[in-house]
Amino acid sequence: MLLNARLHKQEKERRHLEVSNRQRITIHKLAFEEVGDPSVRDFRCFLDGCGHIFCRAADAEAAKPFEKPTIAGMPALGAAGEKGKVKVFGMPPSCNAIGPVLLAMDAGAGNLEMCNLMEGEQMKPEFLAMNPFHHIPTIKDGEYAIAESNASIRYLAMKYKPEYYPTADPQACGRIDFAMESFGGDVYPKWSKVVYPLMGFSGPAEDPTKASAELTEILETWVAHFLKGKFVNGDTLTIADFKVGPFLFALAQPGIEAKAEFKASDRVKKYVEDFVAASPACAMLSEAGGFAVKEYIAMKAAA
Ligand SMILES: N[C@@H](CCC(=O)N[C@@H](CS)C(=O)NCC(=O)O)C(=O)O
Repeated sequence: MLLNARLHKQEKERRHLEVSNRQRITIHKLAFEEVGDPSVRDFRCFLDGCGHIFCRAADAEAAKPFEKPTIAGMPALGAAGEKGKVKVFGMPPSCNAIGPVLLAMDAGAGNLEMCNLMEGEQMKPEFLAMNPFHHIPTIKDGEYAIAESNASIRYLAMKYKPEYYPTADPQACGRIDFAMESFGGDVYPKWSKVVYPLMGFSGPAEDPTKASAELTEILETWVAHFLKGKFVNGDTLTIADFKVGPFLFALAQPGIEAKAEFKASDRVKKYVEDFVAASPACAMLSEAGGFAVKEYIAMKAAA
């Protein structure tokens, strides 16, 4: 792995590596823990949505460390809400992670606990003890820890905001689950090929024009089926909005149209506007000390 890592640095290019969990830990160790070897410490490791790891030489300037910003009307990010003790381990630019963070904030149940993937924090033993699959989001409520965005969102709602997932109405929950699961299974793989290359979380798509056309087609199908009201499945917020809202928010960013060849439809843009207006927590999609989805895409699009 060391040889591979050095090769990447010399070539100054990204390359995908299919690696086992053990190798991931090794590469993170090489990249971040070998004190006194700057050629290794200068690497950044990235993982894409499919769990592939790739490395590239660090940019000349080290990334600014994440600082928890304060958003008007919200508790400082990372601070517990009134009810809240839930820690949602994630990073603001991760659309998988930020949905549960927004829901925890909206419900006053808890807040973001930064888990910086660029620094390999998801590979630390204390994180792996919560989630051996080393993904964000991972949530911790007291001694109880679970992961996976959909599972986390359901748990948070059932415990802290039951009106967003009304378990007394199985048909409503079925529709919510259908929207969330089909987004994850059908839309997300196409979304990843358009958005992650720009964000720097995956290598370039083989054919960006095709990737964009495929996302447009599947998203049109999803939108036609689920966005019949103001929000997903109707006119009131549910957990499905916290699941898909961040992904659609990302697609509506000007940098995506300018640099990723994807144009969000007017319906998607209106949905994003309504979702952001519906919960003050959504401010975190726009402001998080340079790490918010909006800030991150704008920064990458300008690079
Ligand atoms: N199916 C998972 C996907 C989560 C995921 O892909 N997380 C990525 C960041 S967006 C991650 O944690 N990558 C780091 C790793 O796998 O080590 C979910 O919905 O929560």
